Amino acid sequence: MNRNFYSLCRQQFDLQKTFLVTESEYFTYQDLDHCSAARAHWLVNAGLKPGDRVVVQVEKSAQNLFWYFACLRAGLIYLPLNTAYQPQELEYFTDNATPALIICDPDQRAVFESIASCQIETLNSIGEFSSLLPDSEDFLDVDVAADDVAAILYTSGTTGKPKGAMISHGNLFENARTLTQVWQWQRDDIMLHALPVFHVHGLFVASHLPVLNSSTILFHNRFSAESVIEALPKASVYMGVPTHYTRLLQDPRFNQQTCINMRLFTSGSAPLLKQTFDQMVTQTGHQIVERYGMTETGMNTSNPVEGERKPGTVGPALPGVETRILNDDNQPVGIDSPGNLLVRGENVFQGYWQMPEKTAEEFTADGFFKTGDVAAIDEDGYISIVGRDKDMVISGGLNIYPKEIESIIDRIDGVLESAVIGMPHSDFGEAVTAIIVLGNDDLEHKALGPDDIMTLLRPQLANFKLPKKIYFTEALPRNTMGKVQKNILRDTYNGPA
Ligand code: MCA
Ligand code: AMP
Repeated sequence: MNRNFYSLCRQQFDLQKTFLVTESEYFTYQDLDHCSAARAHWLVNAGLKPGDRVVVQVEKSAQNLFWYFACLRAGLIYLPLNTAYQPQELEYFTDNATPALIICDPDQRAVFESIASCQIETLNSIGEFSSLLPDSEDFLDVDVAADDVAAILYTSGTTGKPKGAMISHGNLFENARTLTQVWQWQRDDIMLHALPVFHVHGLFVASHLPVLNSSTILFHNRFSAESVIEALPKASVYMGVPTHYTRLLQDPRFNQQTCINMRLFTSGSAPLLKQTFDQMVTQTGHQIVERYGMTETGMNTSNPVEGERKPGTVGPALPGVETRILNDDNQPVGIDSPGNLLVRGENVFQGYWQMPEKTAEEFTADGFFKTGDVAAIDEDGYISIVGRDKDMVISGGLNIYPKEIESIIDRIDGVLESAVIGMPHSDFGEAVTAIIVLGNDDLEHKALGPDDIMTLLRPQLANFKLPKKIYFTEALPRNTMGKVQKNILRDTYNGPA
């Protein structure tokens, strides 16, 4: 049987039903089928072969999803990139992924031309908005196996070098099927979608559930509390990161009345504060369903729709997902004791693109994936994420690896060394804070101030990674092994960011 994720969704399509509504457009499932078929033909006519990588860096739009599904149909590997990335970040991805085709916005064409030698197209050059696309309504979806790679999503690492997580058609299907069951998805659910579509959360979780069940998506190009509140009465499901909820809750119009038709609010990508959970209950009458996932694994756990939702926990493991919590000697920990979380299941990815050694390091011999998260499990099987074994900041639901920022700051003339930490932030949950030691041999550089540092960082880093605060110090605290003691820095700079 063909395990192409699109084909499996296609079997459920109610072709006359509304697939997607944007501010100015409206598409049925028949439109999705035709639009993805036309683009799949275009890709094949362009000479692309199954397994080729297609990099897509475009602003969120319905067309974005058509290209995604076209890639799946043609057996190509879809590789979405955050639109905030700067040229040197993009260069790493294109060098590493060696795509056959890059699709970008017109203002990015020159950037890609300077860093990549493959075919580069914009939605305009392909004829996205004219009649240049093939007008064939049918496309025979390429036959794939469950473990064939459907998408590569880059996730950074503590070493600072991003790794491409290879996610298969089987991974996509299993996770969407499980969440359909656990979240009691109904075909007449209406999904209000305000997440970016270059991460697992927005591209897979929030898009796949509707598409696998022929449900309607109200598609917002970006998150705005104002527009979400306006659209809420027409929706039944909302998926967001904690920052979405804290921003929505600041508006008194986010209340029981606007949420009248809502069935389900989910939160993930970052820890949801109990305070936010409680305020949601008071203001809207809804308990947020917090779940936990990773790029490499899709979703692993979720609080239940039916049953107790425990704030501060991410719920029990999903059906088909096995978890282990081990101490540093690889022994299971007891109830309520913190340990390293490992997961195994059909949701877990196929490995890191062209990094077999890195992949091997992250799996146990019996196939459990080491998440790098520190977790505890209670007597009811509910898991709490209590820390991270990886040096990572999560800001507004986006992961930022301090090492990447530190190595760029350390290259600045006049900087001796630096440390980057995450500090509590009322809007983004955590905010990037940089602590810098200037070299004392060069008095001229003593004049370097926060603005100079920011001016130098801006062209090198995606905007969400830029420090929200910069401090200068004489020396970084180190332990006897010479390792920077970031916990001391967090205590020292513990003011509002
Ligand atoms: C924007 N800015 C940020 C962030 N986003 N700073 C820190 N952290 C952020 N996340 C900064 C910009 O640099 C800019 O700074 C200013 O805020 C305004 O930018 P703008 O783009 O207008 O911001 P926004 O539209 O208000 O966006 C905030 C946001 C967005 C809505 C929280 O970041 C967002 O949609 N986050 C969701 C991310 C997500 O989908 N994560 C899932 C990945 P300046 O003004 O100085 O230039 S994790 C995942 O997929 C796993 C598997 C999972 O479990 O789900
Ligand atoms: P990513 O690398 O973008 O896939 O992010 C995955 C990481 O986000 C996980 O390893 C966790 O550290 C974190 N994460 C995701 N969901 C939650 C959650 N509900 N609570 C706490 N951390 C989370």
